[in-house]
Amino acid sequence: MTSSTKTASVKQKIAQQVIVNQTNTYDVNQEMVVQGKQADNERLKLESDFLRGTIANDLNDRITGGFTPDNFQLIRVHGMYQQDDRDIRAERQKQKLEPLHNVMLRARMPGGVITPKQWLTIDKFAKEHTSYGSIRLTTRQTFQFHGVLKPNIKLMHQTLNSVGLDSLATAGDVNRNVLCTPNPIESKIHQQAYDWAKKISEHLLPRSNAYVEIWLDDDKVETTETNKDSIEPILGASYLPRKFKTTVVVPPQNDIDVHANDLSFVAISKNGQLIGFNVLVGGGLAMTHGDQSTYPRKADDFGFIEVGDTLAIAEAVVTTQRDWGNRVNRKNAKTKYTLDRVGIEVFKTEVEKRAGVSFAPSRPYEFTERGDRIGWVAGIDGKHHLTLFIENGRILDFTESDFQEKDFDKKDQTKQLKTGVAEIAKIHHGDFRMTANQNLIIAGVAEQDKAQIEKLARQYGLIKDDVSIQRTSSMACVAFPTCPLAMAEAERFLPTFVTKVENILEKNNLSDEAIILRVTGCPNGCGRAMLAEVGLVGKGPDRYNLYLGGNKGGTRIPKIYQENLTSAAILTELDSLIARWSTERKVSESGAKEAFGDFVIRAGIVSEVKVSKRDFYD
Ligand code: SRM
Ligand code: SF4
Repeated sequence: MTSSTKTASVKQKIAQQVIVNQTNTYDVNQEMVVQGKQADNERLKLESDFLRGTIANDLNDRITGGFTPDNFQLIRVHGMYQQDDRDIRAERQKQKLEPLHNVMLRARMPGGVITPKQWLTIDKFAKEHTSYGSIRLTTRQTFQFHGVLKPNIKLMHQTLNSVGLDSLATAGDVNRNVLCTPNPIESKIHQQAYDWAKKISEHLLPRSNAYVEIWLDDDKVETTETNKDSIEPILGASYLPRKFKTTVVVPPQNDIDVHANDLSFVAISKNGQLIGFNVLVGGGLAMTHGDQSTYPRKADDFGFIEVGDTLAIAEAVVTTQRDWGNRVNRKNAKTKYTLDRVGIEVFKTEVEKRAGVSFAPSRPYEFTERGDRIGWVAGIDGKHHLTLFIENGRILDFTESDFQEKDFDKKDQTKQLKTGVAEIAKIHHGDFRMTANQNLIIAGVAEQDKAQIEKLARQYGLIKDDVSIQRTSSMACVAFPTCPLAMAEAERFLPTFVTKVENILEKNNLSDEAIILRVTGCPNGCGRAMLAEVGLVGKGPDRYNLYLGGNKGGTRIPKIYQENLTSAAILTELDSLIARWSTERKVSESGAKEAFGDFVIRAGIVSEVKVSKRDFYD
């Protein structure tokens, strides 16, 4: 393959960016800029020559498996995190060995769509070149490889590129993978929403040539005095102050959890046609234990825009956050803090000015659901879509030792999930869609292929009839052993914990009901516990803060109920709370039963978080 064909796919995507505003440098109102010594990440981004740093040199340094500190940060914008297996860290230290450095890669996949050919390619790479042998579906509709050693990193990018995939801007201080309500071919609106998710993703991508130079051996584009100001017209030479997250969502589904995102476009339709979006700005879930300047925050509704204004608004929100976001303190750098600092109206007016668009009053919509529709659904085009429940998003052929060592639920022992999906990919004519609940949709199945696909899915443990609705309503982040920030177990803890919650529900004759339960190994909140009815947030080994009171639609942040509990103590609490819920909950005239998250607020067990910043710590 020549260098030019090798780099074509990523380059085409970058080239698809259309600059909506001819000039995107503004007279930045200095009153809105936080003054003080800038965080060190600002220096390294600025000095990086548009994301190059000395990554290429580090790659050739085989004495260490890791990257030097600046490149450790920079490779994130290329979609990778340096990690090591925490289960073996102490042992290696004892043997005076450096940690077994490797990288985790996160692919860019707007709306989570991947073709069977692409799937088979990543399946093969995971098997041959990752230490865990798994494909991990994430809470943001993409997949991660864990455990790729330095000598295989370039091969990994070239392999992805050979099938039109990349990992550009899936991490770091840029706009991340753009989410979109899955099952997009279920209706015309879903298809249009998905098209916008792709356009927004491409519009906001970094334009630097660094990715294709380093990983795909493209010729270097020199930075000169003449071109330096035009290399990154949207993101700028210092990129954004912090990560930035965007979604396109089709109500009443809120399966991508808008309130976890800096910017969301809520699809508004009329007579089956997408006519525009309500724009939500400033959501985010992360916090730091013991630091009340950090908090989860719901997004604010700025108003309605017509579809034609989508890219201009996306760009204006990003550039306003670029110029006004806090570059001094990274803990307060996300858009949610910028909004609270400068004021919602001030931020919104600036966005209108930059985009040359005025927000109209918001159009009505409602979010009622978040879970994926597990099983088959029929699409408007006569095709069928099968949503598979993938516990924790971990696509792996589970072995006996996984159960002994990692305390997985014993009944999962027959799961050969990875082989199963690969076998389906070999015969599937549609595509796959990853969901933001870490599940996988086999999309676009013709009537005559349904039976064969279902047979394979059952054969490999991808469909199990005894999976409870509680299990499919539960989610955890990765945490140990790969996440360097994990304080408590999450993914490895959840299956067994859910079994115990199932038992409590059964005892109360509630087996056909579910509570949205989410576990996250630290307060960064990757498992979105801060939008759960019951949220566990890791504090230390087998210690969690217990939050209660989110709602089904994902529009309410839960509140702390008790701190620093062991998992046994949490089960004791849930045992008594669920018993109360079963007997004291309200049933409406239409027969609708009060949800657990609503009950705990009405019963005064926790107070409602109405205004994030004010009520969350009250
Ligand atoms: Fe996350 C960092 C995993 C979704 C908030 N997240 C991390 C890192 C990369 C740890 C690190 O910085 O070294 C974790 C890697 C673990 C591993 O071994 O794979 C990690 N985050 C994940 C994933 C894989 C969780 C999962 O189980 O699926 C999700 C990948 C998403 C993706 O494909 O892009 C993931 N992370 C989220 C979400 C949920 C969401 O976006 O819907 C959040 C909360 C929403 C938000 O941003 O407010 C989230 N992750 C964070 C944060 C806190 C950011 C902040 O505002 O302070 C960090 C730490 C940081 O950035 O400093 C973090
Ligand atoms: Fe790691 Fe914390 Fe994110 Fe879990 S929530 S993946 S422990 S950073």
